[in-house]
Amino acid sequence: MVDYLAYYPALAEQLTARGVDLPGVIAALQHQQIETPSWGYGNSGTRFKVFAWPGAARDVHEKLADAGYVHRLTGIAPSVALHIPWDKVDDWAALKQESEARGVRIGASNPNVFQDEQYRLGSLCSPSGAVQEQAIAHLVECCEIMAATGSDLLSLWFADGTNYAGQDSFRARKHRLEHGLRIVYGHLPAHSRMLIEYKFFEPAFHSTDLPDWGTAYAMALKLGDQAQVLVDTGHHPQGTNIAAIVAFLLDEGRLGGFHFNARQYADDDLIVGSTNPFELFQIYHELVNAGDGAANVAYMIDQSHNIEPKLEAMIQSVLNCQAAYARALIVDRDALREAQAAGDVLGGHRLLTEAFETDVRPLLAHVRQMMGVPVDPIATYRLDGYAKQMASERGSAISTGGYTG
Ligand code: RM4
Ligand code: MN
Ligand code: MN
Repeated sequence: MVDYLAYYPALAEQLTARGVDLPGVIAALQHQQIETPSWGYGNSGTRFKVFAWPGAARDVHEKLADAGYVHRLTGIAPSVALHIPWDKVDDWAALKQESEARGVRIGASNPNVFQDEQYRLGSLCSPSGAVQEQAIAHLVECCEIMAATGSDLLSLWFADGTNYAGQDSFRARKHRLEHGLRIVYGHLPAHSRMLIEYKFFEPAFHSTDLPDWGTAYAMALKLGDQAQVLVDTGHHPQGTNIAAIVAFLLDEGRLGGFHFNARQYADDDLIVGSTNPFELFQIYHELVNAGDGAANVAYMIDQSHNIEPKLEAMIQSVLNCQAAYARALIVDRDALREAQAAGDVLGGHRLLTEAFETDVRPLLAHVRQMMGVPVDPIATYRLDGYAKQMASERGSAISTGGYTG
């Protein structure tokens, strides 16, 4: 194992010489937060096969324990998103207490209006009035769960769409969506927000009712200030510049949050930053540029692991977000502004790559030491026996509820 701490003095000297406000960068890194998803701890897979992982969490209690473990190792993952009904319990107040005892708080509530039989033709956009009502009732129930768990985010993703030309009316579906969202919006607990997620295709293959950020943004504008857009980094067509979308939404005050993951082809839900580190860096660069304008952005991971160890994958994702943020924090923004004003195309570009190519590992080791968490969380994970212990306690059975591919 490389002793990155030993390299910190040299890096600190270099960054200070470059004009970086090192104490400011360190303070920002100590305040970074990434929410992990309960469903990332359970077994999941593809439509071809779900490979059971030894020790994968089988219920919400084990998911909270795992989320608490990831937070203990990283220090920057203090909350966990729930998926309802996968994580449904009878006593939400007790679950809230349990999560606090595990060292994490309950974050976003993610309703599920895509797995029940009645949703074959959609949920809020279904042509059936009865199905629309059922979907609305579930979303309203999730607003109540938010109040009981202290969650302040209702994170909405709809599988709604059509598979064949002529199957349904696009405009009628749009009206149904707007109607349903308005009702749900009226049930949001005070001081909470509705995040509207978009995805360009899948499971629908002809049209999707919320296919892109513009559609989600238009809906948010109609609903009011408590509605914002959620950007899932795996939900765009190839070649989309996500950082530019992020900049636009931040500037309009409508960026609610992220679902971070990486993708090569479609909605692959791979480890954050594993295929796209420069893209992730550019996203964080826009967030740093926005200053206080990014204060309320919710940073969440949305992954499903098929062949890799769940916990190690989650820790790696959190750490990759941390590295991307660190690199974005050390961009020389004064010089960048000058280069941009002067029309210095490659000068501006080089200022970004300069930060991106900086090896921030010694800085992160230093920050982790200051925060009292392991300097190398992955090494600690591999040594400390938690995963082994869970494997022997929990076994390798595929759990029933939850995301099974
Ligand atoms: C979707 C979307 C949602 C997630 C579901 C399971 O593709 O990313 O956020 O909750 O998958
Ligand atoms: Mn998502
Ligand atoms: Mn997705």
